[in-house]
Amino acid sequence: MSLSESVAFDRAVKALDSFRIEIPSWGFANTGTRFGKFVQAAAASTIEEKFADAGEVNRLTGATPTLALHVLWDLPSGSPHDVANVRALEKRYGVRSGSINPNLFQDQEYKYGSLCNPSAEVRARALGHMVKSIELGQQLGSRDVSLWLADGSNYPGTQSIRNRIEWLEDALRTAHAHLAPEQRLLVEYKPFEPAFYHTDIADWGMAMHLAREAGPQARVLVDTGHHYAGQNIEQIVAWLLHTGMLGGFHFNDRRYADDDLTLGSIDPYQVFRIFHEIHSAQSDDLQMDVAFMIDQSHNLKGKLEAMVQTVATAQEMWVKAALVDREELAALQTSCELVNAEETFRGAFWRDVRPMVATWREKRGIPADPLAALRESGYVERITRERGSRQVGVASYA
Ligand code: LRH
Ligand code: MN
Ligand code: MN
Repeated sequence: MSLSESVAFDRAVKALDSFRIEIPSWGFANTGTRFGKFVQAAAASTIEEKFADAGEVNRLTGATPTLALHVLWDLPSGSPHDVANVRALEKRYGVRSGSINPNLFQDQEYKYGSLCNPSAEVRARALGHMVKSIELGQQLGSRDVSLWLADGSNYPGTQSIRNRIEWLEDALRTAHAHLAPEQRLLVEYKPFEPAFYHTDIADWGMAMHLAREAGPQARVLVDTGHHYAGQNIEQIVAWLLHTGMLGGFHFNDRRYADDDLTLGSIDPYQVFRIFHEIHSAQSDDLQMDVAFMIDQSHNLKGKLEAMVQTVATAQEMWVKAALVDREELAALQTSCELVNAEETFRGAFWRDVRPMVATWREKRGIPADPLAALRESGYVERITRERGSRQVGVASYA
C-alpha cells in the first residue's frame, strides 16, 4: 500500500523544507579529461563568477545555500584579502562558503604523494596546507574541511604501504588538533585514479580508521562515484550511520569509474536506496549530521543547466525515499514478507513525485520548473556574452 496523496504531500513538504545540498565551485569552471578540454564561453573563471552562478542556482532551487571551495582554485593566496573578498561575495550573491577542500594533488612536489610522501619535508609542507585550510575554514565560518588525497603508487613494490599509513595517521592527528570545536574533518576515499596500483585511502574502512585515529571531530565522506563496480553503497552508508561515522556525501553518478556524471542519470534507484538509509536512520532518531554535496564537473553539458538538473533530481529522489511507508516496511521485514516488503519499498521509488515537488516550490515562491526558469531568465545567454568576449580577449594574448 502506498501512502495517501495528502499524507504523501505532507511528508514531501517536510522533506523538502529540510533538504539542502551544497554545490561545488569547480562545477562552474571549465574542466575536461586528460585528453582535452572543451571550453564553454559561459564557464566561470573567477571566484566572483562562481559565486554569481551559485547564487543563480540557489535562487532557482532554494536548496543550495552553500558553495564548496577548493583552496588552490578559489583561495589561491589564502591571504586575508582572499578571505575578505569571499566574504563580500557571500553577501552579494546570497550564498555562503561551504566545505573547504585542501588541494594536495596539483603541486609538482606531490608527484610521490603529499601527506604520504616519503620525504619528510614534503609531508610537512602538505600538512602546512591542511592547517592553512583549517584556518581558512575558521575565517570563513565554514564548518567542514573535506580532505581528498590523490596519494598512492603506480607500481607494486615501489612504496611501503604501511609506512604511508603511519605518516597519514600522524598528519591527520596533527591536523585534527588545529580544528576549532565546531569544525569537522571529512575523510574521502577513492579506490583508484590518479594512482593506479594502490591509493592510500582507498575505501571506507581505511577512511573510517583514519577518521577515528584523527580524533572525535573527524568523519567519513562518501563520494558516490568512488567505488568499485558492483559495490553496495547503501550498505556502506548504513554501516557508517550505525557507527556514527558518516560525515557527508559527494553526489554524482557513474557508469564505469569516477565519471562525475549527473546524479541519477545512470542509476536513480541507487540514490533512492542511499536516501532511504538516511531517512530511516533519521526516523530511528540516530544521531547524525550528514552534509550533502554535489561533486560533478561537466565537460559537455551547460554547467548551470547541469547543476539545476542535479539539484532537482536530488530533491525528487529525497522525496521519493521519504515516501517509503517505513512502519509498514518494518512490519513486513519482521514477518519476512519479501515480495510485499520489496513492493512497499520500490513502490515509493516508482511514484511520480514531480507534481508534489512543483507544488512545494510554488508554495515557497520558487519557480515550479527551475530548468525552464533558468532558460527564461536569459542568465546563461548573458554570461555567455560577457565571459565569452573576455575569454576571446585573453586567448588573443596567449
Ligand atoms: C576526486 C574528487 C575530490 C576532489 C574533487 C574535485 O575525484 O572527487 O572530491 O576534491 O574530485
Ligand atoms: Mn569527491
Ligand atoms: Mn571524484
